[in-house]
Amino acid sequence: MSETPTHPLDDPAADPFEVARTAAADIARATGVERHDIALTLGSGWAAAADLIGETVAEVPATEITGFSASAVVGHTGSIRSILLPSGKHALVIGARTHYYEGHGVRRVVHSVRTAAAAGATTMILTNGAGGIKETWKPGSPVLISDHINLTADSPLEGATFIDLTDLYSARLRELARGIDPSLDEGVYTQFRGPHYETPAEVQMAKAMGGHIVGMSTALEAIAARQAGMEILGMSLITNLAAGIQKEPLSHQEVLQAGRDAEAAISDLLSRIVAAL
Ligand code: 8IG
Repeated sequence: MSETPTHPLDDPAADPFEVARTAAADIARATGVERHDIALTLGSGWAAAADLIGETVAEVPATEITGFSASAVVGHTGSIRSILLPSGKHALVIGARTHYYEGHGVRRVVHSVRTAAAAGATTMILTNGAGGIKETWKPGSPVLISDHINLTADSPLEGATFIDLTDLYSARLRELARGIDPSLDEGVYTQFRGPHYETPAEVQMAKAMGGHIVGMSTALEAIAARQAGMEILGMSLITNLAAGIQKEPLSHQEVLQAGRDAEAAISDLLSRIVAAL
């Protein structure tokens, strides 16, 4: 006798897109909003944007939505919000991210993105807290993601699903963001598995490969968003310079503090970007 899977995406026979459609129906029922136009995943330091972009219509604990799990990371809120934007569009704010390093598999990592697409979203804004490789970046600076290097050796795509990733991070949306803040720099996001931070040698490897940002989340999510046909904006809050670039050792507490210090400014920036979409 086989055991009953405790999570709908842990059953290898489950269709992850069907699970996402079920989750989208849960969201429509729980929020009373049938379709969402834009989705945002708010990572470390970005959570306050949810209060600025519009009027919260409903907030639901992520655990009440099919396929979502409680966040494993302190500083991640674990809720899903429906927000009415001044434009009349509906935004879905995902405050619950499943990281690859949690070890639940890539289907669970990208479930929120697939759910957002199933809920109708055609724009996906992915934000995160990350380490910076460019020495000129100061902790607390937001940067645009221009491209990525996926060092997880994994993919949300299953089988012979060949998908083009040219201009994965929309040039149009990056231009739009720079119209709001011309000082925004951009860089290549390098996703490591984590949860350990990199060694200084790994940071030098990432730099030699063309990376500028090191993180543990966004690349896999962006691939799933592209598969779903969404237009993607990626932004990182540089909470720390990457290991060896900064002289001091990295501490999660300092990362969280840098996020808190920058939160008001970057949330204001993000809300102005959303208003311009
Ligand atoms: I916040 O320096 C944050 N997340 N991989 N490296 C990686 N992820 C991060 C870092 C960092 N800082």
